[in-house]
Order: sequence, then C-alpha cells, then structure tokens
Amino acid sequence: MSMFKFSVGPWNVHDGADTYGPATRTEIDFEEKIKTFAEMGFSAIQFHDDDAVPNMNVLTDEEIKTEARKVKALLDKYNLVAEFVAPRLWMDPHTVDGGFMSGSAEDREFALWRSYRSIDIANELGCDKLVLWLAREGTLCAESKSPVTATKQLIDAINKMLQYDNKIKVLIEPKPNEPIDRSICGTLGHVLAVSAATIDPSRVGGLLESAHATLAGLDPSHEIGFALAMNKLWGVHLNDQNGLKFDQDKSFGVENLRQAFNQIKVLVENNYGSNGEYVGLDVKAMRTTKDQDRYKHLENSLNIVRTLEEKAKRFDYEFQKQCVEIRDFEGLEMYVMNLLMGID
Ligand code: XLS
Ligand code: MG
Repeated sequence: MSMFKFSVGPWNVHDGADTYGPATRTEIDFEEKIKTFAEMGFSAIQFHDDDAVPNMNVLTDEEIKTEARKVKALLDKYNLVAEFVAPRLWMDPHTVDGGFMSGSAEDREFALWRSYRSIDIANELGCDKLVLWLAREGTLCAESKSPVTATKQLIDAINKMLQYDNKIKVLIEPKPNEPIDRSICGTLGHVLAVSAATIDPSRVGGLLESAHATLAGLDPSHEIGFALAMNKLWGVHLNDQNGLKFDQDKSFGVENLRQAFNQIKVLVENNYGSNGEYVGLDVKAMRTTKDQDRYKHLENSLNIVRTLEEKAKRFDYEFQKQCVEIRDFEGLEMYVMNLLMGID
C-alpha cells in the first residue's frame, strides 16, 4: 500500500505537438481527462490558471471566480481536489520578455495581475498553493537585464502576492534554463535564498521537478533532501531526463532508475506527504504514442513510483550500517543494484 497521494496536471495528457512538428494525437475534453485521472487513482489535480479558466484575459475578476467555481464542482463530482494553481506566464504576448522581470512595466503589471487572479482561482478551488514556474524569468541576451535588479523584482513580486492574500503559500519551481537562456532562480538553493528574503519566509517554499534538477547538473534526490532538511519541500514533479538536453519530461525512472530510487527513498525516509503534500507527476507521452495509449506514460510512472516505494521500504538499513562502518561502499552499491535488478 502506497503512503503517497498522487497529483497530475491536465497538460500531462497532450496532443504530441512539439517545437518541430504539429499534433500527433487528438485533443480530448477537460472533463474526460479529470474523470480518467480519478479512475487511475490520482487524488489531486494541478492547474495552470488558464487550465481552470480558459481565456481569462478577457474576463472580469468576478467572471474568473465564477468559472473557477464550475471547475470546483467538477472536481467534487469526481472526488478530486486541486493541489495548486500556477500562473501561465510564458504564452502571452505580455510575457515575451518574461513576467516579473520583464523590461516593460506594463508587462510586469500583467504578470502580477495573472498571479492575483491565480490566487483567486486557488481560493475558489479550495487550495492554498500557488506555483511559480519562472519560465521566461532571466535573460536571452545576458546584458539585457541586471541579475541583481531581476532577483529583487522577483522578491518584490512574491511579497505583493503574500500581501494580496494572507494564507496563500508560494512554491517556486526552479529550472536553470529553457525556454530562457540564463534563469535567475535555477535551483532549490536559490529558492530558499529568495524565500528568506521575502516578508514571510514561512509561506515561500519549493517544488522540485526531477528533470529540472538534472538540467542544473544536480541529483534530484539531493535537491529533494536539501529542501526536506529545511522543511521547504511542499511539492514534487517526478519525471526523468536523459542528461543535458531539452526538457524531456520522461516517465519517472525510465532513464536513471538508481536516481529515481533515491528520490523515492529520501521521500519515504522523511515521511513526505505527512503534511498533505502530493507526489506530483509532470510527464509527457512520446510524440509517437497513439491516441489509445495517451495515459500509458502516467500509468507507467505510477507503477514505477509504487514499485520503488516497496523497494525503499525493504532497504536493509542494518546491512547499510555494516557497510558504512567498514567503508565497504562497493558492497553497498552492489546491494542497491541487486535490489533494483530484483536479485535479492
Ligand atoms: C515546465 C514546468 C511546468 C510547471 C507548471 O517545465 O514543469 O509544467 O510544472 O507550471
Ligand atoms: Mg513541472
């Protein structure tokens, strides 16, 4: 029996379009996705603001809340809850040069407007988490922005969100690059420093995505461990990534099983989820995947998490202790490999 509760975002089931080619699968209805997620055993849904309220730019504040209430009713119907809302600050013409750090005051205002509306939507959906994936916050041309000013702009923007709502929690999802060249807040270390510089560090934490840590050249399990040690791991996006490439969002564990095991092991050891945190997936199907298999990457990821959770619970800490005492790390490493290969 898994100790985890799982979450997923509607964008995790998508039409297969990428930067180099069009859709390869048909788009499906929002309610159908939600229904299938519930049937698959997910407990919570992750939302971008406009996943919940499409075309929100042309709606009034009240209309946005009304639309969000309809989504809440849909979640209730399938016995699901919302995990978080994330302002989508990378698609709009206003965010070509970033949101909170844009060179244009009007665009910075837009980014804040979307953040406030995302908080409104979160309130209507009954969740207290706002996720900031800072997609375009940084530089494409290094000299176009001051990294000092940009960092302060991020802190100021978060302070305004904290002031706008005295219960909202802000979770920064760090990523070192892509689509931006050089990001401003690339790792959980940066996230914690930004948190400490805000007016209420107790309400600013992190969400770690495995692939993003790999893109920063870091081991996701150590990023997870670092944030856990600081009580700042409030969300995870488990997935996988084959080295330093474009963000692949592969199914969890399919690329680096040992690293995947160590992510689950550190979560299990630290009782992740005991404060209501979810094990979120952020995985994409391959472009070649057919319509009828469009949920397979999610099923595979869930199965791999659960199997690794079982293995983490069977981990022989007595043997580990003996190995550590005599510094037989070769022996310990082979024990782990045997555990993962099913030879034990
Ligand atoms: C993209 C991000 C995105 C966030 C939510 O790389 O992972 O999907 O998780 O805004
Ligand atoms: Mg993510």
